Amino acid sequence: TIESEGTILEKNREIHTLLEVRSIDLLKSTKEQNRLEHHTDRYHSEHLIIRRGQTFQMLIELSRAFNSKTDKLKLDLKLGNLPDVSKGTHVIVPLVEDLQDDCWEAKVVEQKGNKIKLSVNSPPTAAIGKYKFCVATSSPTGEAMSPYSPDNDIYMLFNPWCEDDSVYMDNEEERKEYVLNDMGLIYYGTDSQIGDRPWNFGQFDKGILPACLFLLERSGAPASGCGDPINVVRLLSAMINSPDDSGVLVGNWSGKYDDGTAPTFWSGSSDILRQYYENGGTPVRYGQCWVFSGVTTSVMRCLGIPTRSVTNFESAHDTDVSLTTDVYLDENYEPIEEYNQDSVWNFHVWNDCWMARPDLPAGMGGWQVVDATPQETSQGVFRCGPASVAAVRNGQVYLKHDTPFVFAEVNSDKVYWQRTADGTFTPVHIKKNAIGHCISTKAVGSDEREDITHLYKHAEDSEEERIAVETACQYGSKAGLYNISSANDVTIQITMDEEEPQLGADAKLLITVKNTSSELRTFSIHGQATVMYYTGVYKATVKKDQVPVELQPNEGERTQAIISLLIHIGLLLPINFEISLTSLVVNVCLFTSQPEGDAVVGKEMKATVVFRNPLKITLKNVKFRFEGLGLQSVREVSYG
Ligand SMILES: *[C@@H]1O[C@H](CO)[C@@H](O)[C@H](O)[C@H]1NC(C)=O
Ligand SMILES: *[C@@H]1O[C@H](CO)[C@@H](O)[C@H](O)[C@H]1NC(C)=O
Ligand SMILES: CC(=O)N[C@H]1CO[C@H](CO)[C@@H](O)[C@@H]1O
Repeated sequence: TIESEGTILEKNREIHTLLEVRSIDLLKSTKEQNRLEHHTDRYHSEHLIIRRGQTFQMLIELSRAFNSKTDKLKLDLKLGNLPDVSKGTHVIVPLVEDLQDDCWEAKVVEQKGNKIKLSVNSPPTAAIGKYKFCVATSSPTGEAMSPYSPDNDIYMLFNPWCEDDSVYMDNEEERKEYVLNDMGLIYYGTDSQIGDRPWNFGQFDKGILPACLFLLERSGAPASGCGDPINVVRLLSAMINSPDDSGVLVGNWSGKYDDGTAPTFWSGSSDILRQYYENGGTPVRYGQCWVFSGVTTSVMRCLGIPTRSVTNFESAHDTDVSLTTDVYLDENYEPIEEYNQDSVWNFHVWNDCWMARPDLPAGMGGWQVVDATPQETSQGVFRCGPASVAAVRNGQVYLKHDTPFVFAEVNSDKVYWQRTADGTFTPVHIKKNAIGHCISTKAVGSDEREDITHLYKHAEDSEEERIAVETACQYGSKAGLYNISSANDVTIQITMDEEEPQLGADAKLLITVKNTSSELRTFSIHGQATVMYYTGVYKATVKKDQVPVELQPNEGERTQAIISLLIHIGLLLPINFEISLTSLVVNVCLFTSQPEGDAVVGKEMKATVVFRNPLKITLKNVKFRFEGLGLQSVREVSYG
């Protein structure tokens, strides 16, 4: 066939005109394949949100048809303040014939007129964050570049669905719970009265993803480090508390919260993260451990790291890296308060984050403890973790990060030291089962409590557990402790004769003494009942008593109600109201809610909410806080 001269001219001109980008369509709406395939359709955001290590599509409209022989096209992505090709924060994505895993590449999958559809691949190690995006073209006539536009920003997240991502989790039900569930329960109280507190994680709420990325940016860490979840969770554990770095939440255990929100008053994380972000990074007042943990779960799930809130009961706080919880007594068995810095919290809440640990020996991957409550500094900063739960279980406290501290929280022995005549201390009693009970998290796919103590420690008194404790203590500041032979031949056990004491009721303690020697033993029991903050900090002594006891040889076990303790409501209330408001606030307000009529999308609906006060005291200055995920932001109602 003979082409007319005009057509040839037309073709030549076509090849020789500059190739430019007319428009970019990132196929980013929540109903598009990209958002559905990447499990990001629930984010309230207009932007393209994708997960690394997985292909996504885009449509590019050009000034003329694309000619793969003479034209070139590259995607250009920039992350952070100092994008750098060698650090992976300035990415130039070439067009290829066939996509391979593990690298940035794009392929033309469809061409129609001036439009091309691309399939783009990212490596499973890509840094997460907000990438600025543009397209560069070149043709024999010259080069062109589309402008960066905020509309085309691409949000890249971790990908627990991708086998090569180090946060990969192979069970879909678990991914649904630990990444996609935006509601949860946080446990609190004591090991014999475990309460649960509903928490709205709200990781998909409007503005939460930008707030989480703002946190990473504010940490000042280079964007190139944001591909490593070990690094990211460590950064965030520092940024979620306010000391050192003006992070999200100010901790306050004072009992007075007038110039902020009481820690017990929060019901979810989104309000906190939004406040922080909208005020340009001013720390939000106030939080305590469950708030720090709730916010941590939200931020991690939002970024794609499988995470859960975990509560430990009888949680020790080891201040001197001895890996023991030490109680110092004087010659008369009176506690020496100024030495007793270690404390045992009724409960403490932290987080488990799921990831591989290529930096540690094999077997240490999986759940990692991350704790954002500011307790002790780690390398000069208030942060904690990630510490491998497997390492904690085995007492391998030399494996980073902060494993000794976590080990002491769940598995330290409580060691009683007595002052001797020359002023030094000798261990007089070691209590092995005092610390770390009923470690709890919400079960996958239900509102049941799952006990995960076995993940953190071997069975109490098993040989493995003793080996773990003794291994750990070799690395502590009081190594050599377990060289003492325990010469105690009288054992003492204290039990409560009924349930946990209630506010306003008496509590009776049963003390069982047992001789294991062949001689007569006389001694006295010193009893002391003190009021503690739930953080284990001493507040006041309620009652002190001393009972002489004589144990005959051959006398077996003797159980006696020796001390009857009167925990008087008048004595306890002022203190308890200050400290454990948590249990009060939550337990007081058992409520039922009843919708009136049918719920119709887009129509207002009436509901009746009934609160009941189970206490025998009148509550004053009552405030209610209502929150509905995706329905309305927090609303406060003062009831008086
Ligand atoms: C705790 O809150 C009280 C009252 O709102 C305030 O006076 C105190 O300074 C706060 N403590 C900390 C550590 O922020
Ligand atoms: C404890 O015992 C071990 C082995 O029996 C010994 O090597 C170590 O020096 C002892 N430590 C102290 C502080 O006595
Ligand atoms: C229960 C118990 O261990 N009792 C001991 C008390 O002391 C006598 C002394 O002879 C022992 O024989 C018992 O075993």
